[in-house]
Amino acid sequence: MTDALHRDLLALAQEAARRAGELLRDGRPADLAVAKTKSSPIDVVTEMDIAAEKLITDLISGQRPEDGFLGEEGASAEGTSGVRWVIDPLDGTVNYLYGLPTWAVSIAAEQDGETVVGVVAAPMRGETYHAVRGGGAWATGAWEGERALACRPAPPLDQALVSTGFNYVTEVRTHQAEVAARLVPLLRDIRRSGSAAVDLCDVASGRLDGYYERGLNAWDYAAGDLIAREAGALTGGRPGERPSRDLTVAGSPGVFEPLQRLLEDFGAWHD
Ligand code: 2AM
Ligand code: CA
Repeated sequence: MTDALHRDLLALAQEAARRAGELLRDGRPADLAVAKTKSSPIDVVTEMDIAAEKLITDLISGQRPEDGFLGEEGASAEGTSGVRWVIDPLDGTVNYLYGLPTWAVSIAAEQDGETVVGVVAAPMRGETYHAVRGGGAWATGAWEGERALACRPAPPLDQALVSTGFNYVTEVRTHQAEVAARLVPLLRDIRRSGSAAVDLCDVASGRLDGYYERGLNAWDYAAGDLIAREAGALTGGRPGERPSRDLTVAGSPGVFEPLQRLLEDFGAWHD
């Protein structure tokens, strides 16, 4: 029963992510970053963001009217079925604005508060990642069928490639830069993709050894967190805690633990 429900939720999330991804990809004006459109470029992005969230919530609530919602663009409903959808219609907004390819649609389904399904569609990569709790993590792309995802075997921390992100708030970003400056000499290198959802899927895919960021909301990491865990990665927040707004950390076992410890020592969760 649960398996069948999770399969249904996955199929619905995949359909919603595919359609929203196409809307965002095909609806983005080619001159978005430079041209003076009738409204400002930011307004155009916001309009696209809202339209994508509406597409997703309309599709889902049409089929599952009892479910709850939490969405970055304001979707919020309690629901009565025990299922709640956690949605970021456009993660990596600044990349989308500039025409950089790293942006994604992120859709997670929670059952009684636990994430059971996660889908992250990255249309400009031509890849979509998904996981069902207990069922492994998978990707589809320019190849036949589904490919199983597995995080990378851990290198020593000084050989680890770790991604992070910086907040929109200047004071927070400044502190994050100080933490990153202390980490850089202890790692292979740092990456900054601009999409938390994609970073978590890159940990799942073995394209990164680790990832951390402060200031995320549940919709940024809900789907990617499940995908990373189902690919064998460890995820958390501050030591002993789950991912949160304070801190989200993910990594291969062997990278996650020392990274989380360093972030605690460096006070990465606050100024
Ligand atoms: P967004 O593109 O949907 O805004 C970039 O570092 C990542 O962090 C993106 O996933 C971005 O989501 C998110 N992010 C950056 N600053 C944020 C903030 N102040 N609040 C919430 N999410 C933020
Ligand atoms: Ca986001």
